[in-house]
Amino acid sequence: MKQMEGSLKAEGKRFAIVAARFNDLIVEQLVRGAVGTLEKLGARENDITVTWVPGAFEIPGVARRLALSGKFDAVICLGCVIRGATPHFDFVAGEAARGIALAAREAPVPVIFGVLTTETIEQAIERAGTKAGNKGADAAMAAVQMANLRSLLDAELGK
Ligand code: INI
Repeated sequence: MKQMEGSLKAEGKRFAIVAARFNDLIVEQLVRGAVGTLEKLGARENDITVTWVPGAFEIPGVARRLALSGKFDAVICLGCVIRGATPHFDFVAGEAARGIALAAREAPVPVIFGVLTTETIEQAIERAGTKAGNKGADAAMAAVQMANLRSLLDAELGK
């Protein structure tokens, strides 16, 4: 039986992070977790580009552009939408998820969903480096694995 899985080696890979300023205190921690993990896995600081957008709603368009640019091996989307804080939670969270999924399907490189969607600010804090890990770090690991899986698939199936 043949099995394929991307490794957790980030040496020589280039990463774009799209981060939303809304709920900045949380998202800064997600970015910190993502960048720290990429570097721990071997990425060079110069190979990581962080692009800030106003809110999660703006993430997909920018992620798509970065993913189609040919300049990155993976794009990591980071944001935080809190239900308690907005009556249009469903629109913002839904559009962010839908748009990121669309970009991921369209682009040749992986586009990773690292947008927190929580009921409360406490839940967001838990997922941004306190009780429940750091979802930015998790997203970075997924990005590295998926970038390497893409290389394996290219070698196996052709580009
Ligand atoms: N953007 C977020 O990233 N998180 C939120 O919780 C949020 N709330 O609460 O509304 C939010 N809204 C802004 C939105 O993403 C856009 O930036 C704005 O609508 C302009 O298009």
